[in-house]
Amino acid sequence: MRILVLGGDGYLGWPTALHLSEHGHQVAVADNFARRHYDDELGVESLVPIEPLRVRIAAWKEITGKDIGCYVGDLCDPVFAYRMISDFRPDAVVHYAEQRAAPYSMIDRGHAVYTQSNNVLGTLTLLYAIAEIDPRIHLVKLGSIGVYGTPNIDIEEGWLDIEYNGRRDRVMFPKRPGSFYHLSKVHDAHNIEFACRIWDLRATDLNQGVVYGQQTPETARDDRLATRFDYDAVFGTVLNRFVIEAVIGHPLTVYGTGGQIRGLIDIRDTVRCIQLACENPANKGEFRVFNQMTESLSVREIADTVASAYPGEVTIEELDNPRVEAPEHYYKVAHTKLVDLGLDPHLLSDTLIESLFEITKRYAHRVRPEALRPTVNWRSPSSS
Ligand code: NAD
Ligand code: USQ
Repeated sequence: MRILVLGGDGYLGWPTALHLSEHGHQVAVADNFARRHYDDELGVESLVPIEPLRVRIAAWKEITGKDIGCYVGDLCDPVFAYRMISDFRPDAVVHYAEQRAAPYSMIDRGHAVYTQSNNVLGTLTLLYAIAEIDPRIHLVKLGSIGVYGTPNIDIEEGWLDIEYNGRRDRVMFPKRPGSFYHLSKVHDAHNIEFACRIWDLRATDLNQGVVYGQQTPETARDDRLATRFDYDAVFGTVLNRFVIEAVIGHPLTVYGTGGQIRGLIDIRDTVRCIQLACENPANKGEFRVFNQMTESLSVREIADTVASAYPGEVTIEELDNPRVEAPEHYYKVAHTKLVDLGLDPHLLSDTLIESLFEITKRYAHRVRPEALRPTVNWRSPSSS
């Protein structure tokens, strides 16, 4: 298949492009390097050094003989988006190209507005490009398991069958997320569902949990193929942060008492899920939702898992939670559809954490400990 990976310079987009290329697909990536600019803005960088996109692509060609196409531009720019889709003519578009950090979206008004305009308008522009150029293109869109929040009922895969006042219907599962970033995914989902309904587009919305890990079999082949590994309090995600904190002897930064439960997924399963979604497309007119996670753990359980796996001494610190989220709650999420398609999950009990310790030790000298402390507070709206 011809597969276009939007956000192909990012943490997940780059390993996905390599995985799809390795499995025989014709791949192109697109990016505007916004993610590299956020690092400049925040004064942080990936723990593992990453090469410029064109160096990465050249290294993949040198190592495997396989080509990856490259488009540099902003998805919100319709001239760029239409030209790219018309030029590459994909069978599937994997859409990762959004601002993805909840804390970044909560810094202040400007960052909230940027996040929602970049994410919602980029996706809307893409929907129009697909509808006008070739509505057969399958959109594989990255959403977030956090869109559902933590309801006191079981979370289904996107849709809910309800009976009310004696009548039945099937509705999109109610959403109550915890940041302006997560809300951008809610708005995207409604726009995509509507476009499938009126234009007969085909789309898969992948509500993914928090990703952990840094290597896939493809990125591990050469240092030039490495993907990013974020640890700062804005872009670093919980398990990756706890691993780095353990290695440098920093207390693990549990927000609140750590009773909040989240869905998790290993980066190796992320790339496999995308492959499965692309190779088994949604039907014409279908808006399909998969919950892309493999296990649920509380933040306290994640901290305990990292602490017991690490051979040295680890302390766990409970910080005042800078976010507004339920400290204890019910959490049960359906996530069988990707397994039905062939996903064989890697679970946290496998050996991944040890390999993450090794990667971290190699680059520990690059950690700036002050970047580990959370500074963005959900309770303080501000304009600057
Ligand atoms: P990332 O920030 O590393 O990658 C996103 C890429 O998209 C970046 O390279 C960025 O430069 C690019 N981009 C952003 N806006 C763009 C635009 N307007 N035009 C072109 N390129 C643009 O993020 P990631 O961790 O790889 O996440 C990828 C996707 O997966 C995001 O949509 C995110 O919401 C979703 N997701 C991530 C996780 C996770 O734990 N990392 C979990 C669930 C869902
Ligand atoms: N947390 C801590 N300590 C830390 C960091 C985080 O206790 O040092 C807690 C947070 O309070 C939260 C949980 O860990 O309860 C997860 O936080 P996170 O920063 O790892 O992840 P989150 O903000 O939810 O966002 C990440 C990705 C985002 C993706 C989302 C999937 O950045 O792109 O959409 O995971 S989810 O939230 O599962 O929908």
